[in-house]
Amino acid sequence: MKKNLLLLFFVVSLTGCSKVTSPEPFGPVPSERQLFWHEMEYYMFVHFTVNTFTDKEWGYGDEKESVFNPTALDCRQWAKVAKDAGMKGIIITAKHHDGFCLWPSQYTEHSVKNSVWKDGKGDVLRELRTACDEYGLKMGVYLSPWDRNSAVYGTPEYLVYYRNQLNELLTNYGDIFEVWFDGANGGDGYYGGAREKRKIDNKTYYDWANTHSIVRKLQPSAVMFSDAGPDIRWVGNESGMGSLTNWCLLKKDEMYPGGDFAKILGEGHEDGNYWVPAEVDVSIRKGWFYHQTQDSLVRSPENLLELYYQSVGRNSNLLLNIPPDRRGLLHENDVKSLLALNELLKKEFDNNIASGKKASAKPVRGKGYEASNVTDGNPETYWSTRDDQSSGEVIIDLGNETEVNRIILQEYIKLGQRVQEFNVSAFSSGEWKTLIDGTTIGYKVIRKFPVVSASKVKITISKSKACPVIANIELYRAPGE
Ligand code: FUL
Repeated sequence: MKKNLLLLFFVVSLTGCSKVTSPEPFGPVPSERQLFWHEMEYYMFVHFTVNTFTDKEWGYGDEKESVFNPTALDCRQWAKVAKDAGMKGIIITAKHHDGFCLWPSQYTEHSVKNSVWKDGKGDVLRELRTACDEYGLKMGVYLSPWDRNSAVYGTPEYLVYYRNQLNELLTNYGDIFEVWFDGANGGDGYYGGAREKRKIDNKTYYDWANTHSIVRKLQPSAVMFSDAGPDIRWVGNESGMGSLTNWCLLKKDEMYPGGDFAKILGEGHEDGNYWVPAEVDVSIRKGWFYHQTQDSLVRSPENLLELYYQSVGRNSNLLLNIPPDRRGLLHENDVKSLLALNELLKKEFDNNIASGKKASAKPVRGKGYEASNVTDGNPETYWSTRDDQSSGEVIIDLGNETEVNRIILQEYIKLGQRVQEFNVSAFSSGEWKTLIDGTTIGYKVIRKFPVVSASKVKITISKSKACPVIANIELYRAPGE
């Protein structure tokens, strides 16, 4: 009997009692749709409308429908290029500020249906949907709230019009992954012939809450972008510059699209009460729309690689604009740069030196939360400490001295964004050398440092809002110094 009791005690202490519980979420956490969006990382923006044919950036709204006349429009070319470039989706300007609709909206005459393209029978959105499906890409829509064509812009009636159009886009074109609400409003426009300046109050006019609920109802998986979310925020500049310190958190209730928040949007709010991560939107050319004069001014692959580090490498997604030309095709120069970027990216991240390497950590929460989780390639496992510990370190043992110059770090964001300060050091020629001092991590951080021959790499989390939860660490030796 005594023996049996002893045995029972032994079994219980080995199993039940040693069970380590997982950390509780800390602060705001991403929704399912936001988690999915984080994993998209890199996708294409397509600016295309009458401006392509009038050589403008902002159409006044009085452009004749007949000016829209691409001679060889082929959305399959856009999709093939996006796919070959490693992008995961395409967001198109279904309607830009000029009010011209790339689909035959039943609520306006100002659309492709009155253009000469395909005798008015064409529908760019439909063609893009088919092309995205063929190439396995997600599709998103930009529907400019500012409409310089509409006679009713500035009145409550315009909201009915705007929402009707949103309804069409979100009902007739399959699954939409992102809806892009721009914040621009320059005031003057054609407005059905009035040719005047119309001022609206950005804070109140659009009644965003009711527009948002249409998107939630019709496309529950779609994220909504604007200066202030609700799901994804603008990064605060159009030069492709994500912020080194970048919280996925935002006090969005204090903000609205078109407000003066550019400075805040880069870093977000460390104490924000909503999960609203940043998206970096930037063009491969100077303009958002195609202009022949910019054919020689396309960003080089090396420049695009820098954009990638400044966006995806800084806990943001990269929405890279490639404007179709007057044929309705992505221009050869743009395609060349974009595909060359993909080749560069493949070389940058060719071989993850940390993969499967032995890792140790101090402290460790317990069984199931060991350091080996950061090198196992499984995004669902992570290293963590006890709840009362908010710092710690992981050492990845590379065995022999090995050259490295890039690191990728990822938090397990399902439990919130926590890390406030970290540093990376290398054990090289018998001593520890600091490679990087950093602040936030979030979904993903990619950092460069000069080539070092390291036998071990140490990642120290020196300050965290709660126990660190690190899901992934990768190391690379990218070409060059
Ligand atoms: C801005 C717009 O005014 C530009 O034309 C462009 O569409 C850019 C992405 O957003 O606010």
